[in-house]
Amino acid sequence: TQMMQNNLAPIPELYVSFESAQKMKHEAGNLTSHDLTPRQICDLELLMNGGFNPLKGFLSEADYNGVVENMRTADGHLWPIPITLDVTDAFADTIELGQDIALRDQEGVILATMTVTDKWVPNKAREAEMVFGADDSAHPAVNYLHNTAGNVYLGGPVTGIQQPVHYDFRARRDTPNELRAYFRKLGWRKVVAFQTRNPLHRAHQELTFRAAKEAQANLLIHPVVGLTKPGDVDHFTRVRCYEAVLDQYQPSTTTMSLLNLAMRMAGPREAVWHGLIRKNHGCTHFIVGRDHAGPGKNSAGDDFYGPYDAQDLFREHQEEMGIEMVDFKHMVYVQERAQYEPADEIEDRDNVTILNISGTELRRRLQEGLEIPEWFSFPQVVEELRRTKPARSKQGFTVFFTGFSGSGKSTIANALMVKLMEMGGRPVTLLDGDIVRKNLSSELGFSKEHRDLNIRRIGYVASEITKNGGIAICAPIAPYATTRRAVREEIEDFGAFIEVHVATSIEECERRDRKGLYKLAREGKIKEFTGISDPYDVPKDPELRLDTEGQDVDNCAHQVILKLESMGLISG
Ligand code: PPS
Repeated sequence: TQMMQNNLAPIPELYVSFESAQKMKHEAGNLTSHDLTPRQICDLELLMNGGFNPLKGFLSEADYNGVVENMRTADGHLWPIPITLDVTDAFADTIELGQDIALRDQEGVILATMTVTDKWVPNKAREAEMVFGADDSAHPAVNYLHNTAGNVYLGGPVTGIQQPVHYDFRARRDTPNELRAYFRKLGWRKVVAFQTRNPLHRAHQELTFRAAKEAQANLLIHPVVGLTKPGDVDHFTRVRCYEAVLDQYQPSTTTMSLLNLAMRMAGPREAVWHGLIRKNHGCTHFIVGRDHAGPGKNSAGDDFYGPYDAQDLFREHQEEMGIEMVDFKHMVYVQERAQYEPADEIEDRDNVTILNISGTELRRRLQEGLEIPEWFSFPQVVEELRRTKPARSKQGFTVFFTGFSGSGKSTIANALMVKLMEMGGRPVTLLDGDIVRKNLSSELGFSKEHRDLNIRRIGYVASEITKNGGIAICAPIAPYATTRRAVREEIEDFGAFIEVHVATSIEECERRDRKGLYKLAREGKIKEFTGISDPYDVPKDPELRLDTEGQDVDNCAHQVILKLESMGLISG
């Protein structure tokens, strides 16, 4: 396999000619339109430009079943990840088989048309089990499947009209055929690709150097800038970091290109998928390290996949894929030799000092503004990261109270607001349940749909406040755990999210009945009343749980302050 070389002939794209595209665009204006989600836009781009070759569109039902059950399309091509067009029931009801629909981006620009050949309700639990290894919503893609994706899948061939428009880092984006042409021009017959969703530190650099040497290949640094794991460093910052370290590499044998992929964090299956995508981009080798595309811990606190499962699955299929794996063990720093070495190849292990900073430890140091040593990363990279993520005591954050009506949320939230204003330093906004319902959500009632909409609006405002360095205090009932989680994810992109469960029991709330609402609810005069005739998901893992029975308001608010202090959000 040392002989493996690339075939750099162009691969098929799904685009029509420029002239046809103009005409189609005009005609497609009359078609039923589907507004693509951010993930679907990523998928569509790679379908159209050949990144997902040999797929010709969103999966049909037969292809989907094959991919889910045994990683193969109906005609036998290896394909590990379902590329599906999920839509709502309401939209699906308007679609007849055989119909053409227009696929639009979020501004309404028509990117493609699709002939709908298939329409079905997928078994999502099965998809989760087979593709992601468990039907456990702690997995980001399983959570997406159940709580974001529509109930119905549409399948059929896609005709590409134009690429999704990107205004950022335009010069750094390449289609598979553009990369192929580039490699052809430079005579790069062997190319090893490095996939990443993280900033590059010294360990990664060492790994890529070694991989290129081992494969005697040129190097493509191929970071994902589509969708990665919730909570990752945003791609703008990452690309600035990559650009900062690019001069560490030999320009005649290394290049970087950005890939607009929506990752699923599917571990082993994802590794195979990444390999196929890189093969399409003209690469001959692909680096798979420890815990490739790992999703983190499951709801029992264990890893979803073994650390080297991805390497095993890749190895099984690499011959058929036509791209060879360069596998690596975990790289660690050996102080005495001042270099990185694979954890399993360290000589004289008992007499050397092995240093390592985990991702969690790095985040902690950044959050607390602590030192990050030179052996770990490059000064320019650390500087970029610090600029984007100032120490926690300088970031915005959101305190999110949840609990029954009359549990004391508003009173404690008000006390907390005043205490934070007394301290000063950051602007504070209180988004109290009742106030929000008067202003932001005045037209909404208390159905599940309306409550979710209400909470999403609160979450949106809180995330903007957090992003801009302020403090948002929210105090709605927020009865649904999945909605609270969605808000958490939205906010954690910008700062801390502190969920505070005001755990006053329903009996106590009803006994107090400060607004007289429980009485009306019991009499059936208020319908869908939380705790009486409507559900409340008790938070399983809140940052803080307040027991208000036998404790005064000041004390409760003070507990929140202590929590904020312990998290490094406020400093003395
Ligand atoms: S939710 O579920 O988070 O959208 O609710 P929220 O926006 O916090 O609104 C709750 C306040 O509305 C009053 N109210 C009701 N609560 C629950 N169920 C029903 N059916 C209902 N109807 C009116 C109630 O006064 C809540 O105020 P708080 O401050 O929680 O006591």
